[in-house]
Amino acid sequence: MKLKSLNLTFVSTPIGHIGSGRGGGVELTLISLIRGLISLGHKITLIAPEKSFLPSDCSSVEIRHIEGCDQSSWQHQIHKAPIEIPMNGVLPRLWEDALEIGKNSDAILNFGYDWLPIWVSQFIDMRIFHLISMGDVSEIMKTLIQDLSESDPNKFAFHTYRQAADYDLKTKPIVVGNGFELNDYKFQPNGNGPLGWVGRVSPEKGLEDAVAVANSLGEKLFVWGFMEDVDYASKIQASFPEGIIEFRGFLPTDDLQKELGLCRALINTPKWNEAYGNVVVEAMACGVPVVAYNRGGPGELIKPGYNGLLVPPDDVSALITAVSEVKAIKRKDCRTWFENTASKEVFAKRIEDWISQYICTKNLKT
Ligand code: HBI
Repeated sequence: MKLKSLNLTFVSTPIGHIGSGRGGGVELTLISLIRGLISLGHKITLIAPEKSFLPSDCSSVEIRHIEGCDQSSWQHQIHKAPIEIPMNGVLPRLWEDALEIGKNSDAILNFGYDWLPIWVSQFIDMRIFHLISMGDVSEIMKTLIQDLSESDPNKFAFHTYRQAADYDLKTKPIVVGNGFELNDYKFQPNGNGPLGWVGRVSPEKGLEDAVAVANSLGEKLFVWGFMEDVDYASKIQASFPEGIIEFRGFLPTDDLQKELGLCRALINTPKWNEAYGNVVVEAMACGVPVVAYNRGGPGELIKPGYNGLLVPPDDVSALITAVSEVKAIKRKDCRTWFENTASKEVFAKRIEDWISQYICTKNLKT
């Protein structure tokens, strides 16, 4: 049955505007989904913090810019932190607008990992879906997601099974993976380049371990990503010889993939239960195999010997050994895995199935 075109409202993360890089992987997910769902014929309205912008091929999307100050990031709070809503916070305003606009849409999709929208959705007779972007970083969020998914499991989707395993779910989780624009990434066959690392420069990403690998091999490590924690970065630089790290900054996707594609391997060192691992997939998209800790999403996405290698979490010497073995992996296989598993088309279809199944079953019941 061909699904009618849906009129969808997307509500972005309250952590920085889209295009700033501060929203981490959520920005990439949101833009891929917009592109994928537009190409499936759906209409999207985006509600996002002021200054947010989208790529030119998303010009059919109405962006509703909302003023206000960021929600503090869960990554910088202790596990038992209470919910804080800052004065003039953007989060309540995003949802004030969403509950108004959402009245005329078939569904609202929430990209923020925040208590307010998830909590309020249980009382609202609208189709509000939550794409959960992180593993267990907060006790109060974990409890809320577990409780509400017990009563309405189809409202929640996760990127990987490993991420979903952080939550004590009573039913099999809805896992939707992630999606990328195939044409944004160019396959590069040369496997003799440097070692690379990509990610927000922040303690949960474990950059220090990747630097230790490069240092033990007497090589430079190329680092791309948003410099979120300058003290953390300076401490790493101070604990290794001068020049071991070359920070390349947070680059737009086109520039990133050009440089990343030159690497012989990406080293991925998550210290937390990374929900998915966008950077792992972006590397594979360019033909770069990934050597990673067997932790979180990367541990699920990497097929050892095919698109990368997995080592026990936090085992730096095993990383060093794996880096010497990575040349056995065919770079073309990394690209093939990417095309078959993580294209924006495949991802958008999974999201369309998730939302439309709910809409169809609910209509049957009403
Ligand atoms: N913190 N409060 C809050 N809300 C978010 O949506 C959020 C966050 N921290 C990190 C983050 N989102 C994203 O960078 C990750 O979900 C990828």
